[in-house]
Amino acid sequence: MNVQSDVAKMQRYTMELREQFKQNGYAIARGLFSPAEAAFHREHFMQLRQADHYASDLVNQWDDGEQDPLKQYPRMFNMHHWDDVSRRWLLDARIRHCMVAMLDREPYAIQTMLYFKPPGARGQALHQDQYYLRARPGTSIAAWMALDPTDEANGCLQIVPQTQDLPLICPEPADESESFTTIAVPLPPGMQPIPMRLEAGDVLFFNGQIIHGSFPNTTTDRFRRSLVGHYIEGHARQVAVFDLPVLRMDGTVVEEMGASPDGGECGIWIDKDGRHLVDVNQLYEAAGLLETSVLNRGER
Ligand SMILES: O=C(O)CCC(=O)C(=O)O
Repeated sequence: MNVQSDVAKMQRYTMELREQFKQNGYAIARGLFSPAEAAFHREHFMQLRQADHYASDLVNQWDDGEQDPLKQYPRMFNMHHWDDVSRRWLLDARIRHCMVAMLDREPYAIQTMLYFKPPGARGQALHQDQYYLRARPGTSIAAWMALDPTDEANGCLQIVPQTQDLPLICPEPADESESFTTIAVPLPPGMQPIPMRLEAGDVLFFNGQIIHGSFPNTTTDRFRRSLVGHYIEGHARQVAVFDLPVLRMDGTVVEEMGASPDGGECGIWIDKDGRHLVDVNQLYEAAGLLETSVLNRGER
């Protein structure tokens, strides 16, 4: 093994990631986890899903369609509170290493989620994570790991370029035939999301302001599973109350973290000399977990 060339390769990989992130507010760490690690996590969460329902499962309370595939595969939430595999992944040294390079500071870990997105499942309408997570000061950052190859057909994540520095945009009602969440960030004419095509084990990092979401899984035979960690920058002093406790990447609890106030300011798109700008003049009520509700049958 040539240690020097391995170190040089790793440095180049990290530098490229950092440049992508600084420029675009998102960056793809290709192959950060191996296909075998992705397969391990896939199996692990499928077993957990098939074994039981959990009190923190999140299902859409407006879903009354008996055929909805998400009923059988609801999104898991904050598994790291009770599952060691999830906790180890959330605090993984590779994720920390990438984030320190991109943020120039330590991240704190706040949340885990597992999207199963089986064939036929709806997606999640365009949104900004900071609307929910309310990190103050600063914003959040997501590490979104593909557990299956993702593309347009199975409802890959979609990102709207050049939205990483926007304030929060006031959301509108989502099309619930396409989205299991009920709010959507509107886009001005000409702005559109681009698909993030990933292989299993790739990790997509994106900041909490960036507008993103996903469309339905239109395949009949391919899941689009993903494991997501949400983090905040280490200078944050407040976060949404449901994200407490906040963890350092060594697993210790950040005691000095407070709960951020509900809601805040959001803006609407305006056209200024042909440029799309955001006029921040509205107030929103925090949606938080109102978007989803705890599964109400046989829960523990
Ligand atoms: O995976 C998806 O479809 C949506 C994920 C997402 O929006 C997020 O993790 O913030």
